[in-house]
Amino acid sequence: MKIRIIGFVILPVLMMSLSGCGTDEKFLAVDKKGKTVVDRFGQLQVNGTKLCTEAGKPIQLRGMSSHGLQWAGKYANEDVIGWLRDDWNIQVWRAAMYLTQGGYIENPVIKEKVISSIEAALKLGIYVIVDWHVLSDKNPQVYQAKAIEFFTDIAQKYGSYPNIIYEICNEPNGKDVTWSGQIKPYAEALIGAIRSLDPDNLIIVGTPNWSQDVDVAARDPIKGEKNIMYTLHFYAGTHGEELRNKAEKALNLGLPIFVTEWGTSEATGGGGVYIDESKQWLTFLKKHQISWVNWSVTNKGEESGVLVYNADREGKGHWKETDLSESGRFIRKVLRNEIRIP
Ligand code: DCB
Repeated sequence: MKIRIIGFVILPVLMMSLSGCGTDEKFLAVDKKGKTVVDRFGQLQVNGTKLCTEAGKPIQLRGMSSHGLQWAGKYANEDVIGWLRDDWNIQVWRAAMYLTQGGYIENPVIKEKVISSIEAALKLGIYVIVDWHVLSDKNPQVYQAKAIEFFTDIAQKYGSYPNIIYEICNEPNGKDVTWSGQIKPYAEALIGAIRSLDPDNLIIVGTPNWSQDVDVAARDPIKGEKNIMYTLHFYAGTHGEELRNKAEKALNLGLPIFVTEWGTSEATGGGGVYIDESKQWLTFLKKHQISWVNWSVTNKGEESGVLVYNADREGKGHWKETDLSESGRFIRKVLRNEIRIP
């Protein structure tokens, strides 16, 4: 009797979970019938705190971010993004366009890397986050006019495609850069400009303190607009329980959250790989169905990067196990549903 139970019940279940047959189809970039994630989910919408498909089903999207496109723009092409879709099972790609440090303000041709990201995502049927990567420039209002000009152009060209997600300010930071004083007014101006051209694609708003103070935004959210989400960013080696509590507070107040960037490392992008801490975060994100994008596709040799130093210098994809860093091997397995996140 005992042997029978093992044979007929436990073994098939075990085999199914190993071969991935048990994997929920909603986590696949391309399903068994060959339908892409955008084919299946269509026009995204926000209901309460949840990101939902066009049909109204709550989902959790997962994917990868580029590193700063001024340095790692060689990966913003169909070969690499296609490899990430087919081998890593990404459903979303984020094009991180810095403003300073050699970014768009100083070097506007960087925009071409955003365009090539979008074009690849359209062909591949995945979602693409267009990230206006506010960072060392701190206050998003500094380049507000440029931001409006940039997103107006993107919305005009691509706003009719459901693939597009606008991220209007990566990480506002600095003591004098507050939600009500700078970030919210900036966001309202950007939302106004984008919505006059694109009535429905997702717009994601950064939050104070490097996109950690989601609770502050939750007490004073943007009113009268649909399909708005708010960014939470974390680095597993630096941020833990305290930041998760903040996120939970924001969710309880009804704030829809999208983690457009997180790393397995410390907040510097280096300093080690924190696998256990990353798993705790992934469990939290799964429980709340919070979509996430991992930082980042780079070969510069920092621990958060998914490639080892100097791997794939031309941006061709088709990475071998030896091209991947410790973080890269871990994130790939998570995305491929080969590591069980409880
Ligand atoms: C964020 C930024 C992102 C940054 C990563 C890791 O910054 F959105 O651009 O990426 O998190 O720090 C890093 C790259 C490095 C690069 C550096 C400067 O990985 O290769 O040299 O940007 O461009 C954060 C996040 C959190 C905090 C601070 C920063 N924090 N920050 O909690 O204090 O100062 O960049």
